[in-house]
Amino acid sequence: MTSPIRTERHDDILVIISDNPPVNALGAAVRTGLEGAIKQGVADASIAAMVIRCDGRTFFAGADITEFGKPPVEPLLPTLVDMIEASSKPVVAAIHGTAFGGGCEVAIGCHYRIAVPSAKLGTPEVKLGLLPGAGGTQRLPRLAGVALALELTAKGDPISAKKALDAGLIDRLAGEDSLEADAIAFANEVKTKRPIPRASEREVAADADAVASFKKDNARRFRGFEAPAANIACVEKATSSSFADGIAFERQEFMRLMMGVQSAAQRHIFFAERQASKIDDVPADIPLRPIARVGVIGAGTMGGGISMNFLSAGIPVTIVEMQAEALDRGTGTMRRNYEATAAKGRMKPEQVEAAMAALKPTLDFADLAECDLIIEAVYENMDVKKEIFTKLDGIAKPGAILASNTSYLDIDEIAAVTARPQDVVGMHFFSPANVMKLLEVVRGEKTAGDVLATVMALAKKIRKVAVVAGVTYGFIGNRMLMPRQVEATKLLLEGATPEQIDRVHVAFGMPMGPFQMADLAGVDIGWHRDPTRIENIRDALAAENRWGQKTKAGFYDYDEKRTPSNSARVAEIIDDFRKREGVTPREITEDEIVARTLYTMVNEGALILEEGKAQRASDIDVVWIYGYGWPVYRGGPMFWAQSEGLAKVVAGLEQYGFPVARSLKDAASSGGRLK
Ligand code: 3H9
Repeated sequence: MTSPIRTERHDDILVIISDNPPVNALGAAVRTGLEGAIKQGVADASIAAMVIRCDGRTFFAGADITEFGKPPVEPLLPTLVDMIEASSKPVVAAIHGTAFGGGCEVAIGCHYRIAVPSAKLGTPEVKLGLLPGAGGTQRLPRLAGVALALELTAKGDPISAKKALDAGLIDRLAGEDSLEADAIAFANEVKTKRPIPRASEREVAADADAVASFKKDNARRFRGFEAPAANIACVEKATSSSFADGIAFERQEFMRLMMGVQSAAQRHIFFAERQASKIDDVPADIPLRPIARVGVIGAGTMGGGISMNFLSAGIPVTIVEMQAEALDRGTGTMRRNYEATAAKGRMKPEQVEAAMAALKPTLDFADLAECDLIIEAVYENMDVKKEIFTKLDGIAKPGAILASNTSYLDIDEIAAVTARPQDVVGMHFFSPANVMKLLEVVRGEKTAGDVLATVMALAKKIRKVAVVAGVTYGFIGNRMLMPRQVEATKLLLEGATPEQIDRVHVAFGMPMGPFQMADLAGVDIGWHRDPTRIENIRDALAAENRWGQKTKAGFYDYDEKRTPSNSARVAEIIDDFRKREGVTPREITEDEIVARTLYTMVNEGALILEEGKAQRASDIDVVWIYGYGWPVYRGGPMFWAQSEGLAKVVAGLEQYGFPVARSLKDAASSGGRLK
């Protein structure tokens, strides 16, 4: 096999080049090649300095994650980085794209760094439940100080080349198109300079204040995660120990995290997210339909949020409403949202103006004729949707994609009113649509492959994580939410309190429990609006105007600042209901709450797979992580069930009398996996 590493001589400078698409991951062949090339450079008396650079779209984007969990192959990355640093001749890293993880560690193992202005540096290992384990936690603070090292390692967000320059992480910027030449010139400048600067030989002072405020500021973000604390501990170690001791500690912590379930879960999600974009029976190279302008029907909360996604990505939007007032209100809200983002410094004022200028508000439905994709975002009513799609069929240009943002309704029934069901697809955005990452792309029976592929590609462009779902009530996410809601409400009747159930869910890692979520979304959602018809606890609450946060009362009471407190009135309502139903409340255990509100979701997920409504179990995990805040360190419901033990999940379901999905039972008894 040919090596991904080659060398080129430029007089006495040896340029070492990696070509390992797609992201120059530091797999075994790359490491072996680099080791050989460095040895060659050191041994060759006619070489004075070396440059390491990469072909393709990026500098090394990290260790090769696909090697994790397999037997290690020499040379290991930490050894390689040490070897580069120990070189008796200066080594310059020439960086473009993303120098991430092990790639960043290779760069800071080099003696000098030069980067193009568009490059980014970062150590995102924490997002995989890990830490930079090739000396990163020890070299970063020595080069850039404790505060930035904490930001980089424990949060995992990248920084720009400019910021890296200001922080001393890189030495200079190259021209955007002249990286190699500039790096060779740099190497010529430093080739005789001695001593050679080595990060490991520097010292860094402890900064207890920086550590304390960093922990305090990020306590919420880190809740439940193991890796941030390990990253912080390693950075602190760099300030209190020798480099060798720090490295030993880093190694030990890295291995501990690597063996743990959280990292396994987070690595699973990394690949699951990328896998989700692939459609099993549609060729990856199918020609896509061009989308130059998007139409959105409805300027309400959903329609506005959906439009913002496209405008932010530079795609013009035509937004249609029935009434001028609703149109003005909708566009006004969009502008305010953008301005709020700009006020936080996350957008420039001119970007706000550019986005709003690309929006064409109109009351004339016929204006949609110019759009390549039209998304209907009106309220959930089949008749209304059918009427809109009938109208659209008469107006839209041939080949335009017609999408519905329905969260429950049958896409096939909607498509059937048109003469072009192959062009109809579901695009289920999650509220707030300009923020939430998930997009369920609903594939109708007749949806064409290129329509599906176009929408999946577009999703990436607007920075969504898209998952293909089949036509089924509630698609993947909301269908799985249903058994959870039903069981949570039944548990109240049987003796649990809303606080108890929510506490179990929050301790599990969810951002909120089912009743906190009901209060946020509105207890009155889906309510029949007849206060005399009280069939369940929700009806009783709704009848008393306890509609949730918006009426300052729901399953909880709320003060002016929307701070919740337990409600004596809700306890009474629940108690009345128990009496009415002749139920004597009993003690409900945490295990029962888990089995009835979480195992039931897994069971529903297994049914969805059996029915072919999701392509793969990992897609379901992606839906729950990005659409509902399932804790990423538990890897989504299907991964979690696997790590809980499928036999335990099946036993829990059977104990409480649920019919268990066949595939779940089979996988549990054969020791297999849900696929
Ligand atoms: C590490 O470095 C540990 C060390 O500290 C210690 C070791 C001892 N490995 O994201 P994309 C694949 S941990 C293997 O769609 P983009 C990816 O699966 C690592 N494969 O592209 C996909 O495959 P496919 C720390 C990888 O342009 C393809 O490349 N580094 C790796 O949107 C394209 O990826 C990270 O965590 C990898 N490291 O974004 C960085 N990375 O085509 C992880 C990607 O078959 N990577 N692939 O689906 C990223 O953040 C993004 O990939 C990147 C490019 C921003 C680089």
